[in-house]
Amino acid sequence: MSGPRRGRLVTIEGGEGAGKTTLQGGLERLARSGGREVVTCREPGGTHLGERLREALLGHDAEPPDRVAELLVFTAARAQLVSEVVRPALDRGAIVICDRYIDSTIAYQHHGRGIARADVDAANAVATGGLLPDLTVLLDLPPYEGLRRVGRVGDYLEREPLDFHRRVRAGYLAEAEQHPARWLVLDAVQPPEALAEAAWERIAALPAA
Ligand code: T5A
Repeated sequence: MSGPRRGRLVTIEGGEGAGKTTLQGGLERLARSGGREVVTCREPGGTHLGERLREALLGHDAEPPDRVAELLVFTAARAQLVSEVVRPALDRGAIVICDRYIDSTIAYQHHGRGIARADVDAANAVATGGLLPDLTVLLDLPPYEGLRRVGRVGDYLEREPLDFHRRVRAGYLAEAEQHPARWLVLDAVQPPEALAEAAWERIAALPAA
């Protein structure tokens, strides 16, 4: 279960090419200028095991996996990241900014793939020990625009039909609507600087640890 912590966990979510990595960089600069320890990470990845799992799943020669295997690989990488990186950083009082987290699994594996919500929630809970973000920033963008930004023939997920990406987007928006206290939804067509400032305003307003 989630215990008391001194730091803050901020996650960034959205579809392909929505600008998550760019926003993470902007937030990192803003947080560091305020003198806080900042730890950034990405999913899947962020640990030796996680990066190997990422390569196995999303490497260019990787075949689309069974959907349950896909769920379990994403959450296995998450378990390693939480225990090795995220919890220790939160215990030190750092701001952890993670590019994708539990809500990617809810959006892609539940809303996108159709895996039962209870199974996705169970896998997320086991992987994280119930550790929820303090704030989740959703970069909302029409899928065709995000895929155009990415501009590459990418991994098997990027090659999913547009309908899949539309379900992912709708799923994210539904999650955000249900839990407005944890979510900040930003229109990702805005310039990167405006997005970073809007997200930073919410992070700075999080209750003190
Ligand atoms: N996945 C992941 C699951 O299915 N379940 C899970 O549980 C998890 C954790 C990860 C894949 O795995 C899936 C989801 C994904 O399909 P990934 O390679 O990490 O794959 O892919 P993305 O997370 O989509 O990362 P990308 O790098 O493709 O996109 P970003 O990070 O959203 O976008 P970014 O910042 O790299 O920007 C893309 C381009 O747009 C420009 C940038 O300069 C860049 O060229 N850009 C902007 N242009 C205009 N305006 C802005 N505001 C812009 N911001 C960035």
